[in-house]
Amino acid sequence: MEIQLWREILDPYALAVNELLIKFNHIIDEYKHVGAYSPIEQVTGRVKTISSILEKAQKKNIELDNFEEKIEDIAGIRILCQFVEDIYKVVDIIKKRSDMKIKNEKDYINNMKKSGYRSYHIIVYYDVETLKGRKKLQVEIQIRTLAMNFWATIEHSLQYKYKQNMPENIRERLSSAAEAILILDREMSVVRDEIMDAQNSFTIKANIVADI
Ligand code: 0O2
Repeated sequence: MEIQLWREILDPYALAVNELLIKFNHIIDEYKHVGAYSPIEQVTGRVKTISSILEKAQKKNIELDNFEEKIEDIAGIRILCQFVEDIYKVVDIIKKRSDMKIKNEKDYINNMKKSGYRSYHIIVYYDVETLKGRKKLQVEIQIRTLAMNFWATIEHSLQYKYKQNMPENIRERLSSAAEAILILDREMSVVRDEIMDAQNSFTIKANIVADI
């Protein structure tokens, strides 16, 4: 496929990612402006690279003429939360919106993957307006805690380094690190109310200082 054609296909996905970043960041701002705790700590996004799309298509035997339907994460949004409880709050927020329609969801938090991976995945349909008219796109939204993200980032790098041949001792280390992350998230949940109180009063104080 020519580079120009790739650009035509991928540009709307870049628009979707940019729009969604603005929208999720706006949610953070809305919480901040009323002095409330935001269940979203941080949001990032990316469009899959051409080489990564080709790699996935090959791995999953996907024909290039219908890859946009089959590869659901061409546009990806990652939402980071402080606590596990916040993840489900964010899921509710997404479900209530009229600009995102849920195609499917996977709860890898209550159903941890064999690798130790935990995260909540939602595939949504999202419309963008282009010069050629409205385009309905799929976007993968990954929602996870900061701790889950720490684990997933390290594991992803090691997966990339070793491909299919990750040494058994590294796999075991990752597995016990995943267990430690699970415990860390649970411990943090116990003190969640305390932390939220502290952050709320800090935000309110900071706002008062900023107003002066
Ligand atoms: P990248 O490089 O992250 O963009 P599959 O991809 O075959 O495992 P499926 O059904 O396509 O499965 O989607 P799934 O399981 O929801 O996973 C999609 C994405 O979730 C992956 O994207 C990863 O980002 C993340 N993910 C899933 N499992 C793991 C895991 O064990 N470790 C880590 N670190 N991340 C995981 P891609 O396509 O791998 O690409």
